Amino acid sequence: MKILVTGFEPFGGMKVNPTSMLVENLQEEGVDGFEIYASTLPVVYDQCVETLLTKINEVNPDAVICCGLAFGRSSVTVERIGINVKDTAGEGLKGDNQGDKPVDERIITDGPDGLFSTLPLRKIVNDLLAEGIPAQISNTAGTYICNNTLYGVLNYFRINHHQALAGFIHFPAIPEMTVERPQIPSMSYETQYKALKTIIKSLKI
Ligand code: PCA
Repeated sequence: MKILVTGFEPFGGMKVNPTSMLVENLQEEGVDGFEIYASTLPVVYDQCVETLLTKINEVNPDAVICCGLAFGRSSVTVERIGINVKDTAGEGLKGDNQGDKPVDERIITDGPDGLFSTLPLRKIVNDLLAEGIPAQISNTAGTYICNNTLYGVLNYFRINHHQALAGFIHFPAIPEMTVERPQIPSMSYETQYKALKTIIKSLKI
């Protein structure tokens, strides 16, 4: 089974984004029984989906697992749905990495309001919990770049009747990122890495 895993570059003034390290390290190490391809996407509304689709067309994966950082969340969250909204006003965000700050916009003018992830969400969460990793289904990926990417890939697969699975996983901050804000929850890089491997293995039919 061929899997494309993506992470994101740093954003919002942070120096690192653990998801980029997670996917690049996973590609290097590999997972038995899977062909792993990794890519780091830009935190830019106008480029994230395009970059992802280019990679999808290059790799032709059976499943696409996009990963992003959810600073402030305490567990690995498996996203259920991408919504047709771009909004930086409600999230206290300063805009994307190129300064784009959409407010209350639709991603695709005449697109569906929402699109469901096609990953086996409940199985993934149960497999993570069985490994002792805090995890839950999330019913919102926000309205920033991660949601935009999830909605974009699901909409592309919908329009093109593409059979590959696609979905999104949010990961917490790593402890090094919360030193100056100790009230923010974090999860060790090692646990996050184990989580990503577990998620891939959950896809085995
Ligand atoms: N997290 C952000 C964008 C990039 C990332 O890793 C988000 O949740 O939208």
